[in-house]
Amino acid sequence: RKIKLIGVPLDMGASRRGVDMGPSAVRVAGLEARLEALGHQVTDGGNISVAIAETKHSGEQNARYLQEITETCTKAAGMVTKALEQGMTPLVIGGDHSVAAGSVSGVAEYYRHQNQRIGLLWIDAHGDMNTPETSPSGNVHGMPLAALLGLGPESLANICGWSPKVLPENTVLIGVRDIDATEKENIKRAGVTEVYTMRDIDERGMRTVMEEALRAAGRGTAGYHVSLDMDWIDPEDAPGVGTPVRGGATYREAHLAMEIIADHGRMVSFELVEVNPVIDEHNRTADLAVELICSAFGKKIL
Ligand code: DIR
Ligand code: MN
Ligand code: MN
Ligand code: MN
Repeated sequence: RKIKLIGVPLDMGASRRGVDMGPSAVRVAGLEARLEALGHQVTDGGNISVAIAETKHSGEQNARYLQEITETCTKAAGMVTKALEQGMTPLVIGGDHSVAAGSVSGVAEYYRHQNQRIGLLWIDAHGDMNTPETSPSGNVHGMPLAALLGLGPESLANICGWSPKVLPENTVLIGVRDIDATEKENIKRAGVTEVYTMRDIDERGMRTVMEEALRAAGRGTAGYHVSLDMDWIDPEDAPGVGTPVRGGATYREAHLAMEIIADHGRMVSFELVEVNPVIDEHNRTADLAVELICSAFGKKIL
């Protein structure tokens, strides 16, 4: 594939600082060289310019820095649409997960012009289905999926001037284990039924879960965007994330999921977020991030 790398050093959506250094950490872990070793052609588009939290007022406490985040997401959406127009596969590296409100919008916008819709795989310990009204934290990185499904916050939901960007039946949550009580209601209200918790993975296995997930995301769509929050993986293997939650995917489960995505062949864009080098151990979370990206882009053991 021709891959367009887009770095988004955004950390205003989270309360713990440091994920703005994620794109650097992932580049330092050798992303470009390791993808090129697989036969891909990588063009690094550099980082999107992002406001620095210290220079801004946070605005409303129920969705801090929403204005700055919306500006960044709008730029990210534009770059993603352009990459697809140039025949390239967007590879977005965050930054906190609020960037997904932009990147997924950019993909949806490109396919909308071809009268097609996209599916979305949301791979995360969290649901990211809060709105400013339901959020216990006011952190926008807990809201991007709600925005993409049209629940809000409004400025994020309306990037590219239309909403919703994905239908609930093509939206799949994988690996969740930490959902706020009010967020649960939002998942129901949005009509998302394809929710695979860690318990589902434990009981039914990653293979079965992924087969069902990919079927739902692919049904009637041009393909799907993969949004991978590194806190999906167990903190044992991915300690460098902003909001670690015990009981996540193992090292091999994570690779297997990516390998199944590669085999299925219908991924249209990929994004990896929430790598926090400040609390990492010798960049091993970024290193795992690069490994997983390689698996998703077709790396095989043999
Ligand atoms: C929590 C945590 N549900 C919130 N969300 C996180 O702040 O809305 N998402 N950490 O990745
Ligand atoms: Mn997330
Ligand atoms: Mn348009
Ligand atoms: Mn998360």
